[in-house]
Amino acid sequence: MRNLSQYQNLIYLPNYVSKNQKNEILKYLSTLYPIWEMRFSNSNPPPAGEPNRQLLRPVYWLGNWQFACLNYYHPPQGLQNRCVLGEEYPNVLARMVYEIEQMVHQKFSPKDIPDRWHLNTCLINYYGNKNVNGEMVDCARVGEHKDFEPGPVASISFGERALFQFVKSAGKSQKSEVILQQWLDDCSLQIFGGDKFKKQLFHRVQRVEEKGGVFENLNTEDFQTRRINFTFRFVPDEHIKPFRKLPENLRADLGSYVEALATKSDYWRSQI
Ligand SMILES: O=C(O)CCC(=O)C(=O)O
Repeated sequence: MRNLSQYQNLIYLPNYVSKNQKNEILKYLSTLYPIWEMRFSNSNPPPAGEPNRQLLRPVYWLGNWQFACLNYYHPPQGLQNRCVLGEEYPNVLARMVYEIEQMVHQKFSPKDIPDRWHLNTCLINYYGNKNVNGEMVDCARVGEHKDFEPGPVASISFGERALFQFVKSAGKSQKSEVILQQWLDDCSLQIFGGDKFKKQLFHRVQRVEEKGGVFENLNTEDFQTRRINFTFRFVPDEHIKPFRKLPENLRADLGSYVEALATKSDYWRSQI
């Protein structure tokens, strides 16, 4: 198996983020209060026979918030009422995103970059151990999936390294085939795009090393974080709505999340 850096439409830079930038980003993260979301809601109930479930990790979104119970942005059918206008990037991230966008335009073929593509959406994933009835349970992984936002996706990692894999899915009953994998290191940047990596293959985080490094001051409730990942994506601006423009039933579904966010964030307070 080759490693990611030898492929087209894939970039891996192990020491992309400087120490100063990392410190600035961690300082910013200490001001955020990530939340635990449920996958489903009253308007979007789980499939018959399945219980609702909490996501494996706390999350925070910048730019726009794709609440799990709204089913995430999923063209061509799932465009409306999936993306709720969120907080702007802090300067340190805005500058980094600008540089990454330039890099994409230099290194990727124009056919793999949609019109008006810019990385206006950021998911912050916290990976680590969850307190389940007093026992710390490792849930530092993400199952195989695709990111349906159009165009290249960029990912920045901090903390313990993660085993990131592109896989050919074999359905639920069989093991997926690993096509290529890369350990994502502290301060690394990964960018992937094009049909093969966005449309054909799935990707997953198989595990995160546990060498004792744990982040402090992250405001993650009942959770010990040892890795943080930012994925930057593109959602066309016309598909991003302020919270108050959502239909009433969806506002009701999101009410408890937005109220929790509003207790800690001026931006979210201004949205209700
Ligand atoms: O944590 C990572 O490296 C990848 C996260 C991911 O796959 C996603 O946010 O869609």
